[in-house]
Amino acid sequence: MESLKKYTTKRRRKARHKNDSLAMFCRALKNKDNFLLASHVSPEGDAIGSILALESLLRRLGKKTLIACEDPFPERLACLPAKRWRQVKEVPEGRKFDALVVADCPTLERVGSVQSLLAPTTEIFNIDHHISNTHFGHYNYIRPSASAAGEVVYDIFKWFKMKLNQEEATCLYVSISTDTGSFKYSNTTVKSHQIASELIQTGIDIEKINDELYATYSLEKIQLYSLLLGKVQRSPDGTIAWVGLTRNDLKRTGATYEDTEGFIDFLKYIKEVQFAFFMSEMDGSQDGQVKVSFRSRGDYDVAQVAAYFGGGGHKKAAGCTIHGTLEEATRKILEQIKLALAKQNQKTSF
Ligand SMILES: [Mn+2]
Repeated sequence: MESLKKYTTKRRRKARHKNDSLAMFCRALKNKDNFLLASHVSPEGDAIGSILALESLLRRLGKKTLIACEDPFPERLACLPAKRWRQVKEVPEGRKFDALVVADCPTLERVGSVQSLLAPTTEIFNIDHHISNTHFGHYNYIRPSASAAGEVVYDIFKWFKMKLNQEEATCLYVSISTDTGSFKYSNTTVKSHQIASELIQTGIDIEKINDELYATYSLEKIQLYSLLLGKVQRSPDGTIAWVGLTRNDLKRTGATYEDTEGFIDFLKYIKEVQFAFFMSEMDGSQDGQVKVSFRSRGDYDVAQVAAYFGGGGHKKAAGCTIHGTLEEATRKILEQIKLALAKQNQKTSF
C-alpha cells in the first residue's frame, strides 16, 4: 500500500508539472466536447465574468456547455449575460460531462454542491490566480501574478487566437475591474491595464458598466449602510475596525446579504485602520454561523488570519466562516489579528 501511495503521488506530481502549461491546458480543452463550467459559492464579479467568457469561448469552438453554480446570479451584475447561468438544482438529472472547468477557486471544495454533478471520469480544468491554489485539476493553469481570474481567461483567448466580442469583453472587464477595486488595489499591474485597454477597444460602454457596478444602490442598501456606519467599532489604538451585521439589520432595512458587499471598504477608509473585518450573522444555522470578510492596508496579511479559521483569499482581501455568535467571532478574530500584528511588527523592527 505504502509503495503504491508513493508511486501514485510521484506520478501525480509529474503529471501536474507536465499539464500545467498554457499550451497543454488549451490542447486538452480542445479534445473535450461536453463541458460543465463552475465557480465558487457566493460568486462575485471575477468568478462570474471569467466563467461567462470561457463558456462563450468554448461555445465558439463548437463545444456543448453548461454553467452551474450553487447560488443564483447576483442582481447587482445586471450588465452581464445572466441567461446562461443555472443553479445546480436546475441541472437535469443524469446529465453527464466529460470535463469540468473551474475558475477563481483555490480548492475544489469552493464549488460547493457542483461537486454532485461530477462523474468519476470527469476531467477537471482548473483556472485561477490564487497563490494558494492546490492544483486540484487534471489540468491546471494558475497565474498568481494575474490580478483576476479574468486575466487568466484572457490568456486562453489569446492562445486560441480568438478575437473577443463585446459580450466577452464586458465579462472580462467586470472580472478585472471588480478584483482590482476599479484598478486601485496593489494587485493592479501594467498587464491589467493593457488587457483593459484591449477590452475597451472592442467598443464596450465602460461608463454604463461602471455606473451599474459601483454607482447604482437601492434605497434599502443606502439605509443599511447608514445603520452599519453607526455600529462601527475600533480597537483602542484605532488600527482595527469592524462591524457585525445581524439578521435583524436586514429585516429593519429590507436590504439583502448581497447589499453588504463593498461595505467593508468604508471600514478600511478610516484613517489609521490597518485591519478591517465585516461579519454577517448567517441564516438557517442552529448553532450560529458568522461569515467574515477581511481587508488590510500596507504590509499586513489577512489571508493568514482567514486561513486560521479555515478560509482563504489574498493578502489584502480574504474571508472565512466561523461557528458561534457575533460576539464570539469578534473575540476570536481580534485575538488572531493581534497575533498577526505582533508578528508583523517584529518583522519590521529587524
Ligand atoms: Mn478572483
